[in-house]
Amino acid sequence: FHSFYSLLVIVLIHILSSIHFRWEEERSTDGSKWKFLEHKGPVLAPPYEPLPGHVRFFYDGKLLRLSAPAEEVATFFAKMLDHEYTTKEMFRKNFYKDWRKEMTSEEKSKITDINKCNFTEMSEYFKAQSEARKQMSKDEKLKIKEENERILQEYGFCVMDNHKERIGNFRIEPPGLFRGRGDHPKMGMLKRRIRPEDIIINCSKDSKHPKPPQGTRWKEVRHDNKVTWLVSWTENIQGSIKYIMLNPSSRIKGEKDWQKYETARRLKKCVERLRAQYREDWKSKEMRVRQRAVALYFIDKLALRAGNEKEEGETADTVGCCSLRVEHIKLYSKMDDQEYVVEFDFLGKDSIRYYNKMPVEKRVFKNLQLFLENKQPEDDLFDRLNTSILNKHLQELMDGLTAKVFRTYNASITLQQQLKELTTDESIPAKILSYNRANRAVAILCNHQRAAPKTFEKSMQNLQTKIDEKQKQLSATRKQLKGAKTEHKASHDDRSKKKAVQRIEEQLMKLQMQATDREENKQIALGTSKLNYLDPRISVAWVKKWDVPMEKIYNKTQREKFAWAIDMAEEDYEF
Ligand SMILES: *[C@@H]1O[C@H](CO)[C@@H](O)[C@H](O)[C@H]1NC(C)=O
Ligand SMILES: *[C@@H]1O[C@H](CO)[C@@H](O)[C@H](O)[C@H]1NC(C)=O
Ligand SMILES: *[C@@H]1O[C@H](CO)[C@@H](O)[C@H](O)[C@H]1NC(C)=O
Ligand SMILES: *[C@@H]1O[C@H](CO)[C@@H](O)[C@H](O)[C@H]1NC(C)=O
Ligand SMILES: CC(=O)N[C@H]1CO[C@H](CO)[C@@H](O)[C@@H]1O
Repeated sequence: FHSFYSLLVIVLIHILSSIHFRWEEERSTDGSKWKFLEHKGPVLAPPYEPLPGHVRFFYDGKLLRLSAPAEEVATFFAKMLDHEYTTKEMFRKNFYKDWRKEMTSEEKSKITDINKCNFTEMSEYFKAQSEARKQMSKDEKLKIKEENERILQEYGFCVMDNHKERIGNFRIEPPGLFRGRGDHPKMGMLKRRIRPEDIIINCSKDSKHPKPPQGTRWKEVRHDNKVTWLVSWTENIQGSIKYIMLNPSSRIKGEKDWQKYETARRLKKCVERLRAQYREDWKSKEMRVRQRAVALYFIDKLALRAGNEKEEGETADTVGCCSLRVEHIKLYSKMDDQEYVVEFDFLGKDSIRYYNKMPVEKRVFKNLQLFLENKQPEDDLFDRLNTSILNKHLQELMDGLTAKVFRTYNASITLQQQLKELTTDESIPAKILSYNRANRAVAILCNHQRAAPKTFEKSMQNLQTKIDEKQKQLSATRKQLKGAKTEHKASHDDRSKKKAVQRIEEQLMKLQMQATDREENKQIALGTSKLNYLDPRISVAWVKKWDVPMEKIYNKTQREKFAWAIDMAEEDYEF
C-alpha cells in the first residue's frame, strides 16, 4: 500500500517537473520557432488610377498633359500641397530630382523649374474627393466597411503551428513622398511602389504558398522557421528591410515584449554593481577603459542611445553615444551655480535635436577634458570606442544588456516613481492628468519631442470656448440656487439644484484638466515611450489600484498589444 503511494508521488513529481521543463523550454526559444506557417501574403497597394481629364496641370501658365508615371508622382506632391513640407527647400529639391526620373524625355525638356509648376487643380481635386468621402451615405460607408472586413478575414490571419494568429500590418504601404521626422535630409524623395517582384515570402514548405497577382512572381519564397516575419522587402529610401509580422497581440509578440521588460527588471537588480564598476573604471590606466566607462555613465544617466544601432541612411548624420564628436559637447567648469557642467547638442535618431545641460561628477569632467585634448571639432570624442565594443562590454556585464535596456529600465522606474509621487486620491480626471504627467516625464527623458501639431491653437481655442460656456452655466445655476434659498423654496427643488451645480462643477473641472493636459503635451510625443519603454505591468497595476478605467490609459490597439500584462495582473507591482 505504502509503495503504491510512493510510486504515485514519484509519478506526480515527474509529471510536474516535465510541465515545468516544457514551460521553460517554450520561453527560451524566444518564441520564434514554428513548425508550420501558412498565410495569404500581403495586400499590395492598389494600382494608380489616372486623373480624370478635367483635372489639369499647368507649367509656366500653360496646360501640360503628363504621362501616367510622371502624373502619379506629381499627385503625391499635390496631395501634400497644403502641408508645410512642400515649402521646404530640401523637400522640393529631393522631390523634383526623383520626379524627373519618371518623366518622358519630352517632359524633362519642358519642365525645368519646379517653381513654375502649378499643382493647384490636382490639389483641389483630392480635397474634393476626401470631402466626398466624408459625405458618403451610410450605405456606402457600410459597403466599404464590409469590404475591409472581408480583406481582413482573408489576409489578416495566418496559421502558425496550431494557432490562428492575427497578422500585424498586412497591407503594403502605397507609394508616396518620404517625410521623415525632423529635418530629414531625404525628405521629399519618392518612396517607390512595392511590386511582387520585390517581395520575399517566408512560409512552411508544406503549406499552401501565397499566390502572387496574375502575371507576376514573388522575388523569392523562403522556408526559415527561425524568423517570425511572413513577408519582407527592402524600401528604397533608407535601404532598410521592412517586414510583415504577427500582430502585437499574438502569443509570440507578447512573449518577446514580456522578455524585454524582464531583462530591464534584471538590470534593476544589478545596476548598483554596474555603477560601482564604471566609477572604478574612470580611474583606469587604459584610455579605452576610461572612455567606455564615461560612455556607459552617459547611457545610464542620460538614457542616450549607443549610436548607429540601426543603419541610418548614409547621408543622415545622426549621432548616438559612441559616435559623439568633439563639436557636440561643451564643458563648463562653472555655470550659474553649478560645477562641472556638460552641454550636449547634436542630432539624434530620426534627426531630432538632442540638447541638454547636465552637471557631472568631477572625475567624469576631468576625463572628458582629457578626451578632448588635441582634437579637432569633427574628431570622435570616444576615439577608442565603437558600438560593437560597447555592446560586447554590456553583454559581459549582464546577459542581454544593451543601451536600450538602460532606457527601458530608466523609463519604467521613472514612471513608477512619478506615479507614486503624483497620484493622489482625487477625481478620475485628476488621476489621469497625473498619469499623463508621469508619462511626460519619461518622454522628456527619452527625448521624444514633436513639433506642436498644426491644429493645436485651434483645438485649444475650442476647448477654451467650452470652458467659458461651462463657467457661465455654472454661475447661472449657482445664482438660481441662491435665489431658491432666499425664497425658502421647497427643499426638494433645492436639493436637485445643488446636484446640478455639483455636476456642472465636475464637468468644468474635467474640461480644465483636459486643457492643462493638452497644453503641457504640446511638444511631447507620449506614444513611443508608452509603446516601447514603459513596462505595461506598472500601468496596469496603477489602473487597478486607483480604479481608473483601462481605456483611459490604453486605447484599443494598445490594449491588444499589452493583453499579456493586463491578463497577468500582478497586484501591487514593484518594478
Ligand atoms: C494655378 O492654376 C489655377 C487654375 O487651375 C489658377 O487659378 C492659379 O492662378 C494658378 N496659379 C498660379 C500661381 O499661376
Ligand atoms: C534616469 O535618467 C535621469 C536623467 O535623464 C537620471 O537623472 C536618473 O538618475 C536616471 N535614473 C535611473 C534610476 O537610472
Ligand atoms: C570597433 O573597434 C574594434 C577594435 O578597434 C574593431 O576591431 C572593429 O572592427 C570596430 N567595429 C566597427 C563596427 O567599427
Ligand atoms: C492608439 O494610440 C496610438 C498613439 O499612442 C495611435 O497611433 C493609434 O492610432 C491609437 N489607436 C486607436 C485604435 O485609437
Ligand atoms: C532560408 C532563409 O534564407 N531564411 C531567411 C528568412 O529571412 C531572414 C531575414 O532576412 C534571414 O535571416 C533568413 O536567412
